[in-house]
Amino acid sequence: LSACASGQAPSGGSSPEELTRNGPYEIRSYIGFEYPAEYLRATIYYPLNVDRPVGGIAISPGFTQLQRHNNWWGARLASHGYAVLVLDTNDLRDRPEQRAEALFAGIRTLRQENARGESPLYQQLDNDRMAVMGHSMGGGGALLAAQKYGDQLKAAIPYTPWQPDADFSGITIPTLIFGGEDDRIAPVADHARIHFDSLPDTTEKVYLEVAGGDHFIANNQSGHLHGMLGKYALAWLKLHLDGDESYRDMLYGNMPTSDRQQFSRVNN
Ligand code: 9J3
Repeated sequence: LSACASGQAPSGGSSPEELTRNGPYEIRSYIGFEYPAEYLRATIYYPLNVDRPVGGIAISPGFTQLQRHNNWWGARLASHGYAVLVLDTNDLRDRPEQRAEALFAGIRTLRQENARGESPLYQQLDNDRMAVMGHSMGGGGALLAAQKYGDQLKAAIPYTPWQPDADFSGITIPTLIFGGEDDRIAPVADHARIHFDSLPDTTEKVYLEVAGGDHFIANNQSGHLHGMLGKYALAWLKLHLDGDESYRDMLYGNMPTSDRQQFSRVNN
């Protein structure tokens, strides 16, 4: 029985509609843990009173951008039961390769926080349930990290990624790519869609392109799209980080008409 066909949440799960908003958990955030050499600083968002352990996610901004351009994801994902590290790069102009290292260092930070007795995350995390996300050069970084550190990651969600001449045929972890049809900074025909096509067919992959969308569809400023993007990102995490098969239909089944008017989907 498909839990989503009726629009009802599976027991313990969230309905598609619930995934478009902040989730059931109250959240907190903190800073001031140990920052490694690979990134400048970060904020960790986490849920209260959640069934432990939870999965962890690291998020990188794009070229010249900061936490505040991306941190709606931290609050949104944490409210649905994830620990989320939103980072600032060492240099605003760091390349995707450096952002990949920053992202994986963020994953190491989450694991360290899970082991540090004074941390709010002490014994809250499943060290094996980790994902990377990022915008533009940070999305290129997420793809590079997925390729290089895939044995220690469970999923990747680059949004409007930027990485010229990319070949991601080495990625084996499930990868969801968001693109914007009218992105003039990282045109999908040279970036997001090419990245998607380079992923092996044996890798679980979905490409969602926002009709008329620009380079900033998934950043803080695009509040009108947060509901839909959050829903599909959360379904991806619930399926591939938490292993909850009840979300598969939301990703691969027929999309609701209202979503199809704003989004086109390609998948394998
Ligand atoms: O991270 C980004 O937004 C990449 C944009 C870009 O065109 O960088 C060129 C140097």
